[in-house]
Amino acid sequence: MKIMILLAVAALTACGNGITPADELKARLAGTAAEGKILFGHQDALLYGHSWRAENGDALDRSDIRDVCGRHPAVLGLDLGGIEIQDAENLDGNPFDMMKEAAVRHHERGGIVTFSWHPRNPLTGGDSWDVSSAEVVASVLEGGEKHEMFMGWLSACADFLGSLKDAEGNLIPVIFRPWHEHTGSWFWWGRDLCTTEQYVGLWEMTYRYMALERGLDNLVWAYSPGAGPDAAGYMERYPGDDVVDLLGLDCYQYGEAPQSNGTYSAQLKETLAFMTELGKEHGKPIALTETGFEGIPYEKWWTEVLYPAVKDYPLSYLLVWRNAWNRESHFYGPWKGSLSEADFLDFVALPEILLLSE
Ligand code: BMA
Repeated sequence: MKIMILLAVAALTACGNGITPADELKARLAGTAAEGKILFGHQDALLYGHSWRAENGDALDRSDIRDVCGRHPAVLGLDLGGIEIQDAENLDGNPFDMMKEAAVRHHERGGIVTFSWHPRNPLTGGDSWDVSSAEVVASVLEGGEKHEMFMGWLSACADFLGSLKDAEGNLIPVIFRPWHEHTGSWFWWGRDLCTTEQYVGLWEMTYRYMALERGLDNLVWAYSPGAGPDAAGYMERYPGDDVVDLLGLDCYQYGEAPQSNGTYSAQLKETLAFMTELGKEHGKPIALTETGFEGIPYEKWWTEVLYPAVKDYPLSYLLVWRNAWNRESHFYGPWKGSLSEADFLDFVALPEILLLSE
């Protein structure tokens, strides 16, 4: 008996030692979904909102969501675009040092941080949306003319992600969501711009470098196709269970309201239904990694459109896109005085929807 207890303690200790920050976050995401809860997220929430912007030195305790309901979103989305060329600010004007501070504070307040990445086009010098050449992915893979330069880009990105540490000096776990919406063809890594083999090669090279060579054990790797494809299309360029931790989806509502409500919700339900099955099959949590309706022109969008479309699926989180501080109608979350504010309060009062406690 004594030996068995000793063995059990040894096994637990060994296991305890092997648990990475990423493992903890993965378990939290899976646990949230298993409890039937959905963490609510907002892109750039602590950096700015509709018509305001945080300044250097601020406590980063304001968000449009908190202005509206008194609590911050549970998930903070941030974008790394610009880190590859070591810019001081990302593509939307957020200083990287402020983003780092926001990420750490959000983590310390009990929240989850997710990073997307809209890097520049390594071949043409344009941005992520420059699809003028179908040679870009090929050029960064091993043997390609931009390979070495691109490895420098990955290195700069890894430096930043590896600098996200709490007060004790421990790496904070974050969701890393590179090469997203690749089922469409609006980014240089999109479907018509490379072959399946090249896309998977790009993913594997990124994973190998960051997770294995650089040893970043704080990254939860999210795969997030855009909406549109069926299950086969969704999985067409899936890089594999060993290099993906979370199955995501980017799905937006476009058009007039209320006419487009049904199209959006049907597409969402159809996709989340097969993602639920894929999640079970592959043992991965699922998430709605980007969503929203620009300008939220429908007063009851939260409770009448979004919630009914997601409530039957085990989403670990959903994230709405940013509320630009300098563009009147480029917002996807509510702000004080916006049309859907009251409905958002009803939405977050639902027991399934999780925010931070303050
Ligand atoms: C898009 C828009 C752009 C922004 C980009 C990356 O959807 O919000 O203004 O630059 O995301 O954040």
